[in-house]
Amino acid sequence: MRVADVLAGVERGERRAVGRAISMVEGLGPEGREVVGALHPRAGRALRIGVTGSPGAGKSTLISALVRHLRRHGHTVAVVSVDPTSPFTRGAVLGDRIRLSDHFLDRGVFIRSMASRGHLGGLAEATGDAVIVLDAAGFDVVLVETVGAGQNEVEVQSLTETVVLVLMPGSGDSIQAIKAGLMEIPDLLVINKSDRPGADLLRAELEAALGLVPAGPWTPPVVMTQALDGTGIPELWDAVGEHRAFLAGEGRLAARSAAGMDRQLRALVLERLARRLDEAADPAFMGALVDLVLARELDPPTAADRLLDRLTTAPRGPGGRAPGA
Ligand SMILES: Nc1nc2c(ncn2[C@@H]2O[C@H](COP(=O)(O)OP(=O)(O)OP(=O)(O)O)[C@@H](O)[C@H]2O)c(=O)[nH]1
Ligand SMILES: [Mg+2]
Repeated sequence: MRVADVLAGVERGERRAVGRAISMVEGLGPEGREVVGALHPRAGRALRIGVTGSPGAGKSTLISALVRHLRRHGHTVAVVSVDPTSPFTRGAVLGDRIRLSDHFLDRGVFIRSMASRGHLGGLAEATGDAVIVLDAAGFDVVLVETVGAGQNEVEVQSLTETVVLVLMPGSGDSIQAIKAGLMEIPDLLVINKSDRPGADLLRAELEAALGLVPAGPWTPPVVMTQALDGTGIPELWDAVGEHRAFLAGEGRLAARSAAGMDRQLRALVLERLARRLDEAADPAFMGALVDLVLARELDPPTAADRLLDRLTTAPRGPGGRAPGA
């Protein structure tokens, strides 16, 4: 499939073309750049929602229930599930596929797991580009699932305007959430698995913790859900709507989008620098550089300067001279 055909297919909302377009942007090559360049001007209409939380909190199950709810109300939905760098999460990805599989025959639903890029990096860029593709393809709602905040290279709050943090009882989640400063990130708090003991206690703890945060114009509501049977999903969707109504006031949505794009651009540059560092820090150069430092011929900050120089200029030997010089 040529890029032109892919773009035409995406415009018509064809799922096969959408899938191809995402594979192209995942490659981070010239084809992907052409796709994003053409589609970015056409994106910007979708409601973008981030769903984050600790592993196993029920994010995928919750998304599946939300998809069902949205389809009943006639909305089309796309889901991007971000598998963090580790190849050990394969099982989780497989799990996501199974849980989300009841939507596979529905043409109004598109689900995609972003593959691990391993040492190649670039997950933030590929994910951001995939959101652009799905938005341009005309999906009403785009949901982005990521594991946890903080240690993740994909900052969901820079890609979406509403972030839902999913917690579950009996996992020390509230203490974790407070410790990690997560209370400042989410717009909505969900206590999933509220059928389990400890849900009311977690709610009380969260509300107490929220009381400690200086009152801003928006206090994240706490919604109780049971994703497996759909309990609380309409209430969750109502809460998303309230947050959107809040953002609609006083230019907040524009400010939020601008802050998100600022973060996103910084993340993209950091990712590229990390990739360049990987290329520049080849074993031969690094071995020689390390030897110089250990032999006390070079101090560590100066060695770091040499490495940094290599990112921006033509490769030089670790001693600072061009190879062969
Ligand atoms: N009891 C109960 N179990 C649930 C509920 N929601 C999800 N689960 C179960 O919790 C487990 C994890 O659910 P997932 O949806 O895969 O969780 P996740 O947060 O997407 O997990 P990762 O993507 O691996 O981080 C599964 O076995 C679900 O069936 C719920 O409301 N109640
Ligand atoms: Mg999941």
